Amino acid sequence: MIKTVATTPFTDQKPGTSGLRKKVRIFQQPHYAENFVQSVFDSLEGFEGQTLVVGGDGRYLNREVIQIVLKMAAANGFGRALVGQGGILSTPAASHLIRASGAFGGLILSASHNPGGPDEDFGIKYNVSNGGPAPEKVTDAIHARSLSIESYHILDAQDVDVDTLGASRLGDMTVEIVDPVAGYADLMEQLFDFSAMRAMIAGGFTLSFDSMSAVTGPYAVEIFEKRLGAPAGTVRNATPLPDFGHHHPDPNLVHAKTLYDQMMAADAPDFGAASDGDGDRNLIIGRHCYVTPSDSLAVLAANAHLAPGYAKGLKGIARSMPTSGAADRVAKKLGVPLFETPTGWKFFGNLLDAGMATICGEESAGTGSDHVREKDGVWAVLLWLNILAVRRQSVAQIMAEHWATYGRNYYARHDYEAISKDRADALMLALQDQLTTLPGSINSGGTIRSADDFAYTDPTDQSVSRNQGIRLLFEDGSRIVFRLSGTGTEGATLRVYIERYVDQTGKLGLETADALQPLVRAAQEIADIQGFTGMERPSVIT
Ligand code: VG1
Ligand code: CO
Repeated sequence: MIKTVATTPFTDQKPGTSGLRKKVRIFQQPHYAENFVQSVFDSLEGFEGQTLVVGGDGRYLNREVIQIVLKMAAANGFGRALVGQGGILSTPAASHLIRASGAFGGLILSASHNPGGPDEDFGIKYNVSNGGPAPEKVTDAIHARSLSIESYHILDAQDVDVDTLGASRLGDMTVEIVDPVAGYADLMEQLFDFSAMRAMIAGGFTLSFDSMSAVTGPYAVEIFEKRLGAPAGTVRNATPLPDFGHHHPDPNLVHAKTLYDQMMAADAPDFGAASDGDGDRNLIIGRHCYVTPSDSLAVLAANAHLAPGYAKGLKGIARSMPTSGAADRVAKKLGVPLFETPTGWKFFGNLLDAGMATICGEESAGTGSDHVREKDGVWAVLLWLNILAVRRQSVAQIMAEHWATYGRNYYARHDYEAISKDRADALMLALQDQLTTLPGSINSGGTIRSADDFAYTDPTDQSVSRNQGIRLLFEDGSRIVFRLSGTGTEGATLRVYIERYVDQTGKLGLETADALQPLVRAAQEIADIQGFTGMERPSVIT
């Protein structure tokens, strides 16, 4: 029986960089999740009888919200729901499933790299039929609807058993519980040379993968251990846990420190990697050699043709604006276009659909390609392994050769977390006020050539996105970018992105912190970070 339940709007359901993310206790308020899901459905047209993909990263509240979504999808007229067994679907696997099944769209339940558990974060993100995150015009419509919603529709029915494979009925809708891993792993076998990688591993190449007790565990065990023959135990923290074992599932040098320490030790394996809560990020560390995500994007783009799926070459490369310019130099050499988009994967979808870009990446450890419409952690690891199997060099050798060819973009991101929102907004406003006076001025980082607030015009539909971050460009090509995070759930986080380019003839072997020090000081002074936030140093440096 379909129930129509009266409700009143919540005023805080505006999706951020990647879906709606809130504390679990916010989602636990009566009607909260239901309001958002109905706002999504009300913003869509033509899904009657169509397929909806549903799954999440296994975090706390995943199972409860899946039941709500299924009962509401049935009540709203979807014809079929595809659900990952156990409620599990990594974000890239969900994207693939949407595409492979011809689904109308999908709801991905995750707060990605944010911590999980009763006192931590939960999230819901809607993806459209190309498998990618809903573009801004859809998320804006969802938000607008959430502010005027008066009721939602839900089926009064028993919970669906999401642990047993197979089909069942929920009202007039079919629910199919599917293997979350197999189809995705098969896709990887089409893109990469599994026999070359198997031979490399059988020949003694060692690797270590940290799933951080998040969603990639089942994928990584199947692919690295079963299909590629790496020894059992290669994948650590391989069981998805509702609270990620109390860890923060963000694969950076702070939260993946165990892996980092292992990779810097005397007996380090050849290759180390980690992924995040929902499986779309990747951290790459070679033996005694950390690879920044921006450099990783550049190396993958420069060498992608070595993998069968990309043997024909790239149509173009896209990176988010704060990501370093390392990929730009690769694009130039390859003679393909380079697109600079705002932060967040939703801006890559149109370029991928239009065949204008093949590989995309972000400085936040996200890399992906046109095989799906999300960033993809396991994919990035496999492309690295495929390249290593062909080139038969260490990660450190590959990096050294890359910098000797293209020069090096020293790069770091400084995050100032848990600032009050008012202070963060005031800091950004003060920066806005300096945009006209900064060009031509000299500071410890050099002379500023130009300063602007980044705006993006999508080349496929001419839609414009403004206020995407303050950019300071220096005469020597160095760059400082300031923006506020759109994925946090408490206060504000200021991200400061710092980059300095040294060409092939310059010093390529500096410590990143030393190379960037004068620019870091300039950033702190120009934005008066300490004055606005009271913080002398960032909370996290990646
Ligand atoms: C961050 C990253 C951004 C990424 C987004 C989602 O956004 O900077 O590059 O796309 O997280 O990643 P923000 O607005 O906090 O800077 V995930 O893996 O959390 O979906
Ligand atoms: Co993620």
